Formats: sequence, structure tokens, C-alpha cells
Amino acid sequence: MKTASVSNIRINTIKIKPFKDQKPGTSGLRKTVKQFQVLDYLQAFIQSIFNSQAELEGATLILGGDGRYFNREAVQIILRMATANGVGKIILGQAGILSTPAASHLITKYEALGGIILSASHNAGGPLGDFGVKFDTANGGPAPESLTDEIFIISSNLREYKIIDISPVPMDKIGQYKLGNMVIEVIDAVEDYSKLMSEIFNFDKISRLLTSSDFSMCFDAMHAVTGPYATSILEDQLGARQGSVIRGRPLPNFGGAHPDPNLVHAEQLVETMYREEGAPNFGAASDGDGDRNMIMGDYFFVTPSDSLAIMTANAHLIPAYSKGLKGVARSMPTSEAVDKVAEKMGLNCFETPTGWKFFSNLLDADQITLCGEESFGTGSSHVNEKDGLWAVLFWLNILAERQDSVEHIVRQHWAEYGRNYYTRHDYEKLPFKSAESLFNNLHDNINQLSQKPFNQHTIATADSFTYIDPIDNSISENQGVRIIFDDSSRIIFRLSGTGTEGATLRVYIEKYVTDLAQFELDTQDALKSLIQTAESIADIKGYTGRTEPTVIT
Ligand code: G16
Repeated sequence: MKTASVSNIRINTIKIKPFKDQKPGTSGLRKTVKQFQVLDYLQAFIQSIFNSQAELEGATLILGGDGRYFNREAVQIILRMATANGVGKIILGQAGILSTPAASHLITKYEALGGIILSASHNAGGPLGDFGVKFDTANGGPAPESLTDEIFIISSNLREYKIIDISPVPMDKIGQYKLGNMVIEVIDAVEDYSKLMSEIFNFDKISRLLTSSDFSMCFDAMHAVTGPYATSILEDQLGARQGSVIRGRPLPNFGGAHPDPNLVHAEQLVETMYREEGAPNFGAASDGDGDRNMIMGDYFFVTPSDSLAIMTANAHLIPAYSKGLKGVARSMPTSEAVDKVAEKMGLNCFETPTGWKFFSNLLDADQITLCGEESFGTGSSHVNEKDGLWAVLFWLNILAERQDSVEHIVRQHWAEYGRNYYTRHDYEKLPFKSAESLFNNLHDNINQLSQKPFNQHTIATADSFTYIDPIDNSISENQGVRIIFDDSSRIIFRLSGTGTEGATLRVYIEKYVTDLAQFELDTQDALKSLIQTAESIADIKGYTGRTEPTVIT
């Protein structure tokens, strides 16, 4: 260990052996808490981020996380390393808490070099759960692949990191502190974000809806980061009844549950919304770091793909988007529901690989205003990350304007644009070898699949999705195997880039219908023969031994 000093604070240079496994996935580096607690592991990744930034000296960074187990310890380490590495200022969410969209907003608002967000999103927390680190760049968006690749190369060769040995560093009380030459500004995590929301939406109209006697809502914060944001905005500012926000207190282990807003994990919300009598008119949930959303009506679930399409079709009702949209985008596995709306509205609709980072260039170049993914993420040009609470407010604003129910709005949408039945089947914790063999087989057979009949379906095209970014022409290959049938139904296979245990195979299945008589089917029934086709094309049972998925959404 070498030492130096700055303003009488000693800087230690700690020698380490390089870690070879710090490759960021779909959204930052996600590992188990236990892995992050390995001596020098977190420090090595943070130093790699710092080393990738030529302009770090004297720069401002935003820092915060979703409050999960190890969040506070990680904040302490990062503050001590930032000082040692010459960072000029850190703007820190009080108690180390910031939602992902709020952090993204702060980066651009305060013209920071970037931000470090501590979260493993919807993955479980606690000592036996997951932890994660994401780096957002100056545009408030996730680091692009070129940068995450560079960070990975740096980390694979990193032999030392710098840190000061003062602790604890202030993080709980709002105010400015000096640590060596670095300023730490601890700010209210909610204030700036809530001001931004009030500039986008019609708060007066939403407030009238939320305070009317015949309207009630339930927002499930899943004991994760959106609790304080939702309580402040929905209850305190907009007047939703007290108790409308459930599981609102962020807990380090999310109360022992998965902070994943879907029909499986938002159990309490789903029970409330599917009550035979007296269910609220509107239900919603957000995830660990506040960037995902699930939307429900009384006895009704809105698929994320439909939600994006409906938001697009109704964007003119929202003050910030009333002058029109530049264009829209969806990730490739997301259903084509939004394409139908874009076509009718004369908008460009871009198809990107999975991962929010792929929307960034389009947003920066003003090519799109709204974008979204099947994985419960929707966002707009207001920040460069997906935004859970923003989507909830968007829906509330639509409801306030249309004075209609969620279910009726969705049904009217289907009647006008047709219905895209959609499901995702996940096979989790597969041995890497089985998943690899399954994909090798799919790739080997791809060329022979075209024009082949399966059950009642004929394959029109089959390929491995390659994305050429229309803005910088960067190429991303192998973004999923895509099988498109002659009736435009689709089956997509890809491996998740966010899991921490084994491989997760995701199978996305979609069918488009326009016949009103076919709108009332159960989704799994409507897609039954395509599901069987998917299982047989990939020989899922043969390669994995699994006869059914672990999770269906
Ligand atoms: C992240 C990404 C999303 C992606 C999702 C699922 O979301 O930001 O773009 O759709 O993971 O990715 P995968 O299918 O590779 O697991 P989050 O909310 O987990 O940060």
C-alpha cells in the first residue's frame, strides 16, 4: 500500500489482483451481494469506471441507489474513492437513496460528468440477494456498449485502486460537506424529480381525479425506492387518499420479496385489483430502483407492450407531449402494438435490441419522444432512463382527461388497432452449457427454418437480430433469434443479461388479431399453438430437461 495526502487526508493506493468477471450485462454489473462483498471487488469496478473517464479530475458526479442491502456501505466506499481520485463534487441522494430516473434527471440538470447508481433493479435484495452498479453518462443515459466494454477491459487488468481511509463520511443530513478537496452535497432525493413531473403533467387535473369521491388508486412501491417519491407526489401533492401507496417504506431486503412489478411478485396489489367488489379504479407498481412500472385497472391487467401503444395514442392529452411526438421506439422482443399506432399517426417506429442504452442515441438525436419494452419499462425524452412513476402519472393524466376506466380505454384501443396477444416464458437458472447448446442449435438451423410449416404456422423469416444504430452506425450482433410467421406472429429467443445465477432463457411469443370475436381469449390459450411451436423449434425439453417455464409474464 502506498500513501499520499490531499488537504491532510491520506490517499492509499491498494494493490490488487485483477478481477476477470466484471463484464456489465444488459444494465450494469449485477452480482450477488456476497460477490460484491469479496475483498476489493466493488472497489475494483468503481476504479475501472473512474479510469475510463478522462475528465474525472474536478468533475461532478451523481450518486445514489435503491436502498438495498449493502447500499450504504457501497456509498461510503465510493465517496472515499471519489475523493482519492480527484472528483470535484458528488451530489448524493439523502441516505444514499436515488431512483434511477431521478438520478438520470440530476445528471443533466446539474451538468454532471455522469452518475453511479447502485441497484440490481428488480432482483431480490438482502444479504443473500443481489447488488449492482450502473454508470450513466453525461446525457443521463446508461453507458453505451462501447464504454461498458472499455470498463470491462480496464477491470480485467486493474492492479490498484485509490481510497482515503476516513469514515464514516456524511450521507444522511441534507447539506454541503467537504472531504479533502471534494464537496459532498447531500440533497433531498425527491424534490427535483417531483418538480420535473409537475412540468410534464397536468397536476391540477390529476389532483381533481384523485380527490374525487368515486376514484381510488393503489400504488405498490414494493418496499423499494419509489416509496418516498410516490408518497410525496401521489398522496402529499396530488391528494390521493392516505394509504393509496402500499409497501411505501424502502427496506434493505424489500420485505423479503422480489421488487419486480409483475403479476407474480406484486401479489398484494394484484389481490387488491382482482377483488370481486370495491377494487380501486387504478393500480400500479414500480420496481427496486423505480424505473419499471406495471399498470392495472379494476380486475384488469395492461401488458407493458399495450401500455406503450396506448400512451403513444393518447400522448396528445399530456401537456408536455401535446405538440406531437418525434417518433417512438420499442425493443425487438416487445410486441408490435406500438407499431400499429405509429403507422396510423405517421410516426417513425424504431426497433432496438433489449437494453435501455439502445434508446439513448435516438433520444439524444431527437428521433423519438416515447419508448418502451416488454420488461415493464416505459420512458420518454424527459430523462434518458425508463421511468416507473412517470408512466403511472401518464396513465393518471389520461384517465383524468378521458374520464374513462382503464379497461374500457384498452378495449377501445384494441377495437381501433387490433390486439397483440403477448407472453414471455422464462426458464431460469439453467446450466450455461445447456443454454449455449440450445442457442448453437438454433443458430445452426436458422437458415433451414424459412418457409417451413410448424403446427399450423409457416415461418416467413428467421434470423439472428443485428442492430445497426441509425445515429452512430455502431453494430450490435446476436441480439436474439427471431422467427416471424406468415401471419406476422413472432417467436423470439434470447438469453437474459441481468440474471446472477446460471442462464435465463427468455421466449417471447406474439400473435396479432383484428377479429373482435377473438379478443376475449385467455392469453396463454390464444398463444397455445405458438407456445408449442416455440418449444419444439428450440427443443427446450431436449436441451434443458425443463417441461415448463419458471415464470410466465
Ligand atoms: C434492464 C434493462 C432493460 C431490459 C431488462 C431485461 O432493466 O434496462 O432494458 O429490458 O433489464 O433485460 P434482460 O432480458 O436482459 O434480463 P432493469 O429494470 O432490470 O434495469
